[in-house]
Amino acid sequence: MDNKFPIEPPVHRFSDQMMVGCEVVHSSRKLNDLADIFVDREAIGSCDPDTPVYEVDAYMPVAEGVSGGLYLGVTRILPGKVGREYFMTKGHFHRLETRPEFYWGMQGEGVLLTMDRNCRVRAEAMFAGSIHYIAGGLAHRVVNTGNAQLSFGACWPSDAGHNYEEILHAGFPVSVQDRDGEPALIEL
Ligand code: M6P
Ligand code: ZN
Repeated sequence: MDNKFPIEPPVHRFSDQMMVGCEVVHSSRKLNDLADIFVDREAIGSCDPDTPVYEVDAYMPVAEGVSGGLYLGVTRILPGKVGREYFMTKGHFHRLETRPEFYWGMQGEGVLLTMDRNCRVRAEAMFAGSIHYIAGGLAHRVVNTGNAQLSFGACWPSDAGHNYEEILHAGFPVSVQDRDGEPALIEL
């Protein structure tokens, strides 16, 4: 008998911390793209600028800027440090201040830093299974404090946009650094 309503395979899936499926957009950042965010200027100068730091896979089913859609991403941050500061994402505010985002830990260990407009910072532990709601108006950055890859999922509105400029000009007032083998929040 013909099955009129066959069960289709999903269009997308996670496999080995990657997103697999049609129209997945891949991007990556190397130290060269992130040089300004690390505090130790001497250490960054002695690092190979081609060193990979993190990769992002994203499924963006509607055009950027369109209201009402959702994007899904997975970010993989390699283990590593610049001086004593751990590898991390560039970090951003959303262009539309009211737009929130979910992050969730998938693998590895790290810290989610958020910062409000008054530079008040909050740090949350990230691990496989951790869930993080990032309210609109908060800048967000993820730091890999472990010895292995940290991967995390993200879901954000298609009209949120990325505002990197403010992070570059008035960055996070804290840095997550290795102190005797343990991650510590250092005030800048
Ligand atoms: C998550 C999402 C993306 C973001 C990526 C890397 O997957 O928040 O929107 O681009 O992390 O973070 P950033 O853009 O700060 O480098
Ligand atoms: Zn975001």
